[in-house]
Amino acid sequence: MKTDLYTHPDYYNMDDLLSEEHKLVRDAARAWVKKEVSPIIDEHYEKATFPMHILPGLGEIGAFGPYIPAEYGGPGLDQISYGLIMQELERCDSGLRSTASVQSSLVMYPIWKFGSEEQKQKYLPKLATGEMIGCFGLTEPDYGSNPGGMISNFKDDGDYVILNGAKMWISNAPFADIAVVWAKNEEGRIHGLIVERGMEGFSTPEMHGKLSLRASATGELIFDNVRVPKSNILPGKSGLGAPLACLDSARYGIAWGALGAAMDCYDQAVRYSKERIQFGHPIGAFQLIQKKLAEMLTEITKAQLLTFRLGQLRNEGRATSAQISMAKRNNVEIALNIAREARQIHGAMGITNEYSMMRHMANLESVLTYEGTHDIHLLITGMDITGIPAFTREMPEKKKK
Ligand code: TGC
Ligand code: FAD
Repeated sequence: MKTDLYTHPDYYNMDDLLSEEHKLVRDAARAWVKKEVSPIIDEHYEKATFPMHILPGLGEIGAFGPYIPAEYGGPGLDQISYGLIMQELERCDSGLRSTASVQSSLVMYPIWKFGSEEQKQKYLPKLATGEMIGCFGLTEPDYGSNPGGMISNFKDDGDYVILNGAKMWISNAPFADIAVVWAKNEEGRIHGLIVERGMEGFSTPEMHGKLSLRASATGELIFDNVRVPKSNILPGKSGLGAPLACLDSARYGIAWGALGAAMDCYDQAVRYSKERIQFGHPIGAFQLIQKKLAEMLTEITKAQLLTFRLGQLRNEGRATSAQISMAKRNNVEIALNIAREARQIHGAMGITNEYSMMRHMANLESVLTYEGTHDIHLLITGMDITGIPAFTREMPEKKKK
């Protein structure tokens, strides 16, 4: 069995900026990941299964709703602790972080922020321990980057609403107990509804054939005249801004997570470059290998500073959506580049499951696309700079012959 030798790069003494609590939370998450997940992750990745037995452990390290207050069963940690946990999880595998991101930011966050007191009491404590698992349905087959166009809808039926439609690409869907679903009412206004497994007409078929994020279960959500009690509608916020606010929290976690994947690839590349001998020398003695390592560490260090500062702004409630977009976009991009360079340093060994770079690389292709594609985040930055949204454009009229 492989031993997980990971130690994190800290070129600018970032640890000095962390509190004792931050370090305790991070180190506990790292120790748990090394013991419980690192030894089994490759097997699950190859079989395309999620290791269900680790769900209670994720709850114990505080990965489910790290910032949810104790009165609702959460650990009540700050945003930097939340980020550090996501960093440790994705350092092992993006699918592991995905499961925790969805549960925390896309299921617990909307219930905590927009739910009724009854909804909070009913769902949050069980979600915090992993006894209950949730998923988040925004994307539809014809509406990915443009969720405002969604077709899923519900109609009034006394104490119930009747929900119809379909969601696609939904993480955790195949085994989720509840789904936070975004659908339009009869006036076309978007609302969040909590749909429970077992409600008649609700099914969650698994999607197969993914070559990325294989250790995470992805599925569809199908609603065929599902009767949902009105008490399951999130009362606190409606409109597209409600799901987008949840995405802010999840994208923030991804910024930390992707950095974790980058740090894992770098750590392995440094170790290998000192061990692997070619032409009578460790390959780390060659300038071209040193260039790769130096550039990786420079990008990681810049991303660590960016991400930590974003965490401070989140703690103060001052981080803007556009700032979060910049960090998500930057960190996923550098992680993908670093995974690729680290793979090259390992030569042929780099394509095997002896090392994690290829798995990270394949995973990061999903991370580059979900929670807003790389280009959508660029356009969000562009809009923030200019004040002009460039997401839509009038199609030119066809030229008359
Ligand atoms: P737009 O007109 O700009 O905005 C509509 C309303 O929303 C408000 N708003 C936000 N509110 C909170 N947080 C944000 N980040 C917000 N961004 C916008 C905005 O002020 C407006 O409010 P109001 O009151 O004026 O109505 O909307 P648009 O339709 O033009 O779209 C803008 C765009 C393209 C940026 C947005 O649609 C977008 O971000 N698209 C990407 C979709 C996306 O990220 N989907 C992710 C699905 S979930 C997922 O991928 C989970 S992966 C899970 C895992 O980790 O495994
Ligand atoms: P499209 O929107 O069709 O985009 C295709 C291409 O066109 C992209 O390159 C995009 O950048 C580009 N493009 C689109 N619009 C513009 C524009 N205006 N200007 C320039 N370029 C543009 N969704 C959920 O709701 N819940 C989940 O739990 C979830 N989990 C996921 C898990 C995985 C593994 C994956 C891969 C996806 C998941 N998603 C989930 C869906 C994800 O959020 C969408 O895939 C993503 O938002 C992009 O939508 P799309 O795939 O339909 O691509």
